[in-house]
Amino acid sequence: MSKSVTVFLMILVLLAADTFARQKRVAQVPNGNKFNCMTCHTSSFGGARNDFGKEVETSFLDANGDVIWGQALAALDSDQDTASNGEELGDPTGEWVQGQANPGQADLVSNPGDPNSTVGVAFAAYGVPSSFTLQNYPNPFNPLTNITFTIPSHTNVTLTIYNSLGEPIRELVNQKLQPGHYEIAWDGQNETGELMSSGVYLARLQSENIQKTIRMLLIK
Ligand SMILES: [Ca+2]
Repeated sequence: MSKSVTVFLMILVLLAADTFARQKRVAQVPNGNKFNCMTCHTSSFGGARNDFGKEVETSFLDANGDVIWGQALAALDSDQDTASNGEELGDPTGEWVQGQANPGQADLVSNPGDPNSTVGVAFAAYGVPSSFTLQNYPNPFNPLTNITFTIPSHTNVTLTIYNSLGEPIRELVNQKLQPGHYEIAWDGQNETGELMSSGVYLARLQSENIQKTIRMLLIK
């Protein structure tokens, strides 16, 4: 076998091992699967680790590089959003072991590495959401905030920003949407492009049969 072929095969083996390790690693925490890269990373394509991923990387890998899921890691609150890693992943006491069925309730699982995810909200990395949700980050914000929402069924949706007097100032979405996860930025401007002053604003998500409202604080 020529040297170049050998090197090529070695690279293939390394790539295969890396891919395998990554899929395997995310499957080593409760409710993790290969689609949930954002359990540990800041993007769905991997790359930089979020706070949970960093915690795992520095303190909870065994000699094989496998995640040590258990009481200790479950009890920590890596993203400091007041919900423990275990609460976020559906296994508050860290009892789940690989090979067992996923613990807890899938639609209550949130992201242990994202302080803006909330226990009780479907994990935004994959799949058709089971409910309508509406959140924004950062909050308070300046100059813009990202509004994230989920739609469980094919439906007409409006997402409108109101000022504190309840007057509509900006329509961000008005269309029929497929079930899924959406994110749209609001730049603090009204419909005519005027920058709004500091204060409380409301974002209201409305569909045929549901309405959700969140408060957002613009601080200059
Ligand atoms: Ca947390």
